[in-house]
Amino acid sequence: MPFQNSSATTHRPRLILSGVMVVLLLLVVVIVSVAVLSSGRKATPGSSPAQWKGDGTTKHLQEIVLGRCYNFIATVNPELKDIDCLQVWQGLQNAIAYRDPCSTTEEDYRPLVDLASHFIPCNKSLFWSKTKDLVHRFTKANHDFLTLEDTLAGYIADELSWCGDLASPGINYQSCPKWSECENNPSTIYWKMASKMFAEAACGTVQVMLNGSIETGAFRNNSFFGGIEVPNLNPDKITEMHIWLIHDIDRPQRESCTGPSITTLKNILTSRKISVSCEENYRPVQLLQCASNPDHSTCKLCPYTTQ
Ligand code: ENP
Repeated sequence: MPFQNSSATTHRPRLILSGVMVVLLLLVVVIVSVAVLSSGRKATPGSSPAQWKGDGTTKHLQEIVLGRCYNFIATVNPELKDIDCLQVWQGLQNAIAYRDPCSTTEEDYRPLVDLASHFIPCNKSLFWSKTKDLVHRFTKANHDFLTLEDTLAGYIADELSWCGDLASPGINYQSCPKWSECENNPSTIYWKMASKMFAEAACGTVQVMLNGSIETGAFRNNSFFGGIEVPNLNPDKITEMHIWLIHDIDRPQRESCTGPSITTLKNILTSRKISVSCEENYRPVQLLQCASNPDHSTCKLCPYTTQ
């Protein structure tokens, strides 16, 4: 019995230690499981994709980007015929695949943007805000001007949606984060970077097409134009900005060239030593509006006739 007694006293601490370790292990397992389940968006490989409020990645993204890239270098700007479109696609893919779509950085896109950036002739850069459809109809008709979407970086990505996912296949085709959900999402970072690059490249006289029918003002500090492009214009290279203030033909005119938001823009540019001019309803653009609304009173050849 003394033998039995001595064995019991040496095993008891070990038993207690093992019990504590099992309890600790169980606690760790429970905490990890709760963390994974409650995060909801941190999918593990093989699980279903995270759910967001925005549109998912455009189907056939690879084919579309490759097709647009080859079309651009073959027919839109043949001077860029040596750009490797496969590398352009791989640059986009590497920036997003198997990555958290809320942690995109400018560095992720650096190889792609370096590949896709190209020369933009002076006096041609045309910025815009709330005039997307009209400005692109205009640059299609008038090749004296180029918007971001007429450059390779803008052309390949325009109107597309894309984002990665931690789970296989690494791309989320179901949903992508809206910028209101997380600002560092793949599209927002891409467009910020492309807009910055476009503004930095601008030289000579530049133009911007703004919408004078917007209730909150034609110029907004927090838009891509106001927040990214204006601050990245280089006053050493830019002599003047022409503002074309266009009113939607079927909506009221809310702001003129002396209105409050246009005055804010003029002050920002002047303080940066960039001259500025403003013209309402720039005729070549208004004629395009009239092509779609020929019977509108603004479009009559002689506005004072009753017919
Ligand atoms: P907008 O206001 O007409 O917006 C153009 C597009 O950018 C819209 O699809 C808009 O989405 C989106 N957008 C606007 N602000 C943000 C934003 N802030 N964000 C993510 N997306 C945003 O004109 P902008 O903003 O001035 O952009 C046009 C200029 O930028 C052009 O000069 C061109 O060169 C460059 P939504 O939902 O508002 O319709 C923070 C994160 O692209």
